Amino acid sequence: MPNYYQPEIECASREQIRHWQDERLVHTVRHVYENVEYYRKKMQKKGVTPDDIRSVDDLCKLPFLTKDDLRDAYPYGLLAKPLSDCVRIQSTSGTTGRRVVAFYTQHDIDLWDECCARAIVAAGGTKDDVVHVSYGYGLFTGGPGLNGGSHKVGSLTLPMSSGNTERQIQFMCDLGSTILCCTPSYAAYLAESIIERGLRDQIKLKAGIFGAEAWSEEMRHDIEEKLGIKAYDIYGLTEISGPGVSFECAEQGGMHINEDHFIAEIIDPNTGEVLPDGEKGELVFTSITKEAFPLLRYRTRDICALNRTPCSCGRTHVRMSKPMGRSDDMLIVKGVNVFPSQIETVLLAQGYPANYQIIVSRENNSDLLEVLVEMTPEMFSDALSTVSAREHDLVGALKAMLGIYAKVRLVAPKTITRSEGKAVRVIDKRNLY
Ligand code: DLL
Repeated sequence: MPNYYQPEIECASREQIRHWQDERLVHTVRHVYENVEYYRKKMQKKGVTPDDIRSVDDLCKLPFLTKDDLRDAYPYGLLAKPLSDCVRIQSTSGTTGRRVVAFYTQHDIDLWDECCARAIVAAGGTKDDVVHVSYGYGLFTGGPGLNGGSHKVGSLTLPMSSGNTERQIQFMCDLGSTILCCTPSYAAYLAESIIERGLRDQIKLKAGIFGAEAWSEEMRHDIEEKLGIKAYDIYGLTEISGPGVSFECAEQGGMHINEDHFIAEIIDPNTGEVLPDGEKGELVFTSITKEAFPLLRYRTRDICALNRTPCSCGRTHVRMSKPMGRSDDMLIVKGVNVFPSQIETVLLAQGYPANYQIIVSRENNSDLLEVLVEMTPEMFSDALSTVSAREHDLVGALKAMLGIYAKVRLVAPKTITRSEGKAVRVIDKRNLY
């Protein structure tokens, strides 16, 4: 029996959804045009005014918005409400220069929580469940989003945050957690740790809601089998609110996008041309109910496809495939957004040549980031102890830039293979997509 949190919305007719989208888009465009100078200028540059936008059919007239716009406008440039109406910020995991800050009014938080509540109920959650939230709390949206959703459902919420595996497992056993929310890699690690401790019989988990990073069907089966649960995918991004932009139902055949709040388009990442349903391209979102930080045609850089065929769960909202890659070079390592250019910046600042390689692998279900860096001939002639000290310094500098540990290996000059075309800077051995 399918479970819905808001059946009248989740199973609304396509006509009704289209009606909401038309009405809300017109309102949002006017709202940003009147309140955000950055948008007004961008629209004026493209020769569009709010009067040109009468329905979703006119969406393609609006300019795209990218992460660079968000950085240009940092911190308040895209704020569409007075700061005194905002009650929260969240931020992406990037570092200083790359940070994106999103603002929320109480109304924005309520709607975001509802989106997460839909995901929890779709995974079988009710007020009788114990929802164990092991996503990070703080600036990251994972913890706060699923926490808010669980409150809306009325479940007992365990705000565990990430880490401290021992304590996670203890609470899981003692309090009878039934739904686990965390990244899929942490779920896999928890599963192994539970089995290693012989506690598999003592846990009562029935479902997991896993997202924030790419994970394969093989990984899903592995986690499902080890924990004896059904594993549901959930997708979202800070800029558009956080988790719950889309979520999987029991059919596990793609994630339903909450179309009463977000309009999805798929574009060719090179030309910006809108592609027909079913074709693979870059996912673009327009948020149509947000007050403080509404984004029009935001390019997510996630590559995926949309599926509008009816889903047997009864939900009528379009489904997106799992992301199949990115149209930029961003890596997600241990849930943190990492750009190769950040690593390069650190290396150059420390006097290294721009010959380096970034290797990402997964060991024991945990991501490992390794940076191979060529030394200059002068550095190479230094004593071994000096080389070790240099490695140590680089680890510190990279940690300060990225926020996560990267293993550093200094290698002899000219040992990193030179490429004849584009340099192959990143080797991702994780087979994520
Ligand atoms: O990862 C929000 C989130 C938290 C989603 C908890 C799901 C669960 P950001 O840190 O801004 O936000 O990272 C957003 O993560 O553009 C995708 O590239 C990737 N991503 C998010 N969910 C998935 C998923 C959160 N289910 C970026 N599968 C997005 C694959 C995902 N990639």
